Amino acid sequence: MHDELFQAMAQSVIDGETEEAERLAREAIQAGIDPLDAINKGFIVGVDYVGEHFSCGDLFLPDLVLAGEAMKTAVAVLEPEMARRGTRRETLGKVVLGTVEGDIHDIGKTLVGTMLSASGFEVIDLGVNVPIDRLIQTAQEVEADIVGVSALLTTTMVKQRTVVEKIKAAGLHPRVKVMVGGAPVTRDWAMQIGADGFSEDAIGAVGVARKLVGKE
Ligand code: HCB
Repeated sequence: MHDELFQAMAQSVIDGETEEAERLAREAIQAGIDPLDAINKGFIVGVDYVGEHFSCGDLFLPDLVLAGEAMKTAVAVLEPEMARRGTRRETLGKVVLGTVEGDIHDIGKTLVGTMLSASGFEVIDLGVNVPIDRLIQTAQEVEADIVGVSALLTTTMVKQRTVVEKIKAAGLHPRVKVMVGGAPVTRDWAMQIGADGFSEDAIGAVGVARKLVGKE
């Protein structure tokens, strides 16, 4: 069901057709499709394709930029619907979220933030290219339960280790937990750097966050 629509979504990202991606996102909402399905079965398939073909040299930076724009536009249309569908009850905890310094990828991090807040977490999203000390200072100031750190580059994922080390050095751990994610990040990596949690997608991140605050 909806396979053709999902395919068209992926294609709109591959072609970098922002207006088409936006139109398809609206069509999905009108058709009653779960916005997360639209993202996971449609638009992400497109960015994954572009990412793979970029790494083997078949596609180039402008393709990556256009795909990113199309994906972002679609997600922006779908986000309010995701938030609307989330059933807010009690506040489950505070999460300080950011993409590490040197890294400007924000699509996945923003999705994680949307899903966390739709599930009842208070999210303080510091954006992209966030200096590690700012992440830690904010966690301290707002008395965060979790710091969620996103990294999409093999060159920036090492900063996740620094976050864990600095949180420990500041005496915040284990009260403040660290959850990591991003395309190159694996469970093994998370364990290796001593992170408390890892998820490969936004839904999983909600489950991990609930576990970390003891509210499964
Ligand atoms: Co970018 N890029 N990029 N890029 N990019 C990647 C990441 C590559 C893998 C593409 C490739 O070569 N195959 C590659 C990295 C290679 C590597 O290091 N191993 C790469 C590169 C090389 C680069 C540049 C260096 C290119 C250049 O300039 N030569 C440059 C870096 C700029 C910088 O950051 N300093 C660059 C730039 C860009 C943009 C700006 C053109 C654009 C980003 C737009 C934006 O974010 N506003 C872009 C894009 C779009 C991508 C790809 C195609 C898609 C990323 C994405 O949005 N995925 C990506 C290839 C890919 O990942 N398939 C490619 C979809 C989201 C939903 O997935 O993994 O981000 P996600 O998030 C998931 C998940 O990981 C988890 O939940 C999310 C939701 O499901 N999660 C968390 C994420 N964070 C979490 C935190 C938690 O606590 C818990 C879970």
